[in-house]
Amino acid sequence: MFKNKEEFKTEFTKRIIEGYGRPLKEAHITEKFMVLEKLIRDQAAINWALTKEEVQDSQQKQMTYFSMEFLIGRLLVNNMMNLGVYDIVKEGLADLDINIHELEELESDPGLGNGGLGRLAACFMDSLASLSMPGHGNTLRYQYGLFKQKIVDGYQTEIPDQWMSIGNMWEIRKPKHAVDVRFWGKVIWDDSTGRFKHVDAECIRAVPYDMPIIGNETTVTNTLRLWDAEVSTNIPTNKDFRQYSQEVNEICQNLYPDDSTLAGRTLRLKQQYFFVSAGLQALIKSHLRTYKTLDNFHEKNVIQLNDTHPVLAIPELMRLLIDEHDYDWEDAWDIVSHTMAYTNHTILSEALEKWPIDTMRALLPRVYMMIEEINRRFIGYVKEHVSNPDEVFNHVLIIKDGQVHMAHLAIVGSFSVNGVARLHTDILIHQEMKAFAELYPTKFNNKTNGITHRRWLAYANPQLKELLHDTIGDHWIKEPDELEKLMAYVDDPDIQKRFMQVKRDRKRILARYIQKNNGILVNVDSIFDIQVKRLHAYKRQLLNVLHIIYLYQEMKRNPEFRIYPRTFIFGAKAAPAYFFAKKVIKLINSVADVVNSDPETSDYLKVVFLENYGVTLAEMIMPAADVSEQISTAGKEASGTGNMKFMMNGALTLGTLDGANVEIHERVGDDYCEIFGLTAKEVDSLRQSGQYNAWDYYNNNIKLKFVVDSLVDGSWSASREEFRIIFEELMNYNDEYFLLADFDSYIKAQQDVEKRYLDKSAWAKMCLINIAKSGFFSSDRTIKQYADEIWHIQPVKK
Ligand code: 26Q
Repeated sequence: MFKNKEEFKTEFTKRIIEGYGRPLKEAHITEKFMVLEKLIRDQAAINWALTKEEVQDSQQKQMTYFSMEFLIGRLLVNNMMNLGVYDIVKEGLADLDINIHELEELESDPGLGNGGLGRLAACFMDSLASLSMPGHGNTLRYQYGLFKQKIVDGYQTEIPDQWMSIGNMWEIRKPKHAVDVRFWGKVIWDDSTGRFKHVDAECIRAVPYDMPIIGNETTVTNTLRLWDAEVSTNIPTNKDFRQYSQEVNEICQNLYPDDSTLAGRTLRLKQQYFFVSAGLQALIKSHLRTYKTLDNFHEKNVIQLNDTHPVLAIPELMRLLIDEHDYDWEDAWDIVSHTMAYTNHTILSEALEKWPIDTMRALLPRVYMMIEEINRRFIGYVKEHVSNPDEVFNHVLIIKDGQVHMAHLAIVGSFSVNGVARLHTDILIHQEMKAFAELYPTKFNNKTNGITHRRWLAYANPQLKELLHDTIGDHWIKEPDELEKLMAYVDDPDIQKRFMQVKRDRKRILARYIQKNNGILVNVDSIFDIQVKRLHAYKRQLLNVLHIIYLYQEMKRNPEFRIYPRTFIFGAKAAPAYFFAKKVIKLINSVADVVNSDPETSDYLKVVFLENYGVTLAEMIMPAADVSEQISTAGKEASGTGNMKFMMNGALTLGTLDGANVEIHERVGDDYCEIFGLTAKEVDSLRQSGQYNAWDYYNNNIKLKFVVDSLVDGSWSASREEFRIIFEELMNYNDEYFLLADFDSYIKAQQDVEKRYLDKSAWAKMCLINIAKSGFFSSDRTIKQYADEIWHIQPVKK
């Protein structure tokens, strides 16, 4: 391949001619882009093949991350950087009169996930490869990712995300590794073989597409495998062909948006089984090639289940071992329950997956039998281990009230159950999953989330990277804990100034984007106060809006009331069927319209809603924030990872003691973050007491009353009905997420933020301390903990 600029230019030019039959100067820009991507992929393929060989030869254990979502973001620049060829390519292209940035912008951002859980999977892939660990991903090849968001008249509308419209150069189709996955049909007893047989099934062909995961400064290259559905050669004879091909096509068509509603989602169950069964079959085949037996499957493989979405892996591996590889129940169970590890990402009960028995039994008759047997034996286990089984059953049964409880199946079938931040794990152990934690005290453990500092600092914020280079060098890229060395500079006035300049540069980049996309002129010297994340009631974007309304009303009422200029920036997608969340988006945009165009306030207050928040936008937003809004109701946000990205780029966390905010606070201390609001314990007792009454807060706080009344008095919309449901949610449904209880405390925290910002030197110091302390939140640390404490995998020997 190419080793220097000249070789690159020769190879690139040659490929354009070979691929498109015309000289470089006549090639279209998309052709140049595709040739470059493919060239980089081929460059990676050498190491890719070597890694596979090394892992096989050394017979070491491997981890496979089963996840319905991988929000990988753009790969071209990231991969070139990890391969250490970015500068060669950039200069080579420049010689050929091609601006690399124009090619970069052509790459689509595959939206193969909803939010935090999907992005976490992608960060983990980056850290695994960069730590030279054998860890792969297993998922679906969605034709359309999460919808693209357009704001029309202030309302969210959705359009399909055609991420593959010019193809995906990173993937390689592997038809020889295709397997069949079987749905529907029935299970009969076959006397001749003495075993159960799944008959009249509908076979669907699962074809893998592999993408290389290229580590940083390592030759280790792992695999992200995406399964696509195709027509099987075992065509069912009793089925209408048109209906069959439609069933095939729809499996990988769409990613489900996180709407936490259960209605009519058999297709999602199909998706789950499809990629889980295919992934397991492929793992088994590959294992057998090397070891000729499955007895040691769990010694060479570990599977991490990303939430309950892939939990069918447990009964499916039982089925494969028993029905197709002749294992008896006990031996199969021993293998399965030593292979599977489960990560929980939520305690919101409405988000815990449950499937109606009838749906499951019809679609997956043999798998359902496995679940029934797992449940039956588990009941026996409970009876043996507790004195009050009937009481315990209430909290732990896998099959209950006509439904299969996937989280319960996950816990019973896994050797490890982890939460994603310390507070979250504590709540799992002591409240949500208490009965299980008592049954299996050693299974539960915490792995606080992390983010890859390579993408979220080195790649997204080259200006800050340069500052770090000039102060603490570059070793933090390998060892993120070394960011701590920045502590030696936090009082240095020159470095403080330089940091503020970096921040200003980044704010200017975002401001330009806002000007272009929203037509809003924002003041780069105002405080950039940012909340970007999925729109959910518990994340309380509404509390942020109530504060903005409060500021606006105060300014209008009292000419003496002045604030330091602020720009409030939001980015959030709402699930298409989540009516309340969509109304909050409309409210943000309506408030923005009024506030931004009011000459009395517009020098002080700007509100911006950025359309279509996703990985690529986040890369521009994170470096530009002064204030990071992490204001969920305490106890509700499992971890959060945006909070870590902001911190690493030098923003002040304004947050509740929720999720990983607790651990951010612990690391920087009270002086360098802004904590407010009820604690998880206080929220709990307030709810338990039954004493919480939203009207008390409303009646006892005249300013709050004005703010809430404005939702229905025509302040933000000609129609007083427009935001009625938000008012109702707060007042007549008694404010489920305690916004009113935290309102005062939030206002006061915001006043503190402003006070801090007035002292520029103290502010800069605070931001630098946040960066210095952010190394802990690198996913390298998280992955090392998973590797040591759960997976027991080692770096690939080279
Ligand atoms: C469920 C049923 C039907 C359709 C969709 C879903 C679904 C899809 C996605 C349910 C949940 C999700 C995603 C959840 C998620 O992103 N959780 C976040 O995970 C992060 C990584 O651990 C945490 O930091 C966040 O706190 C948590 O909210």
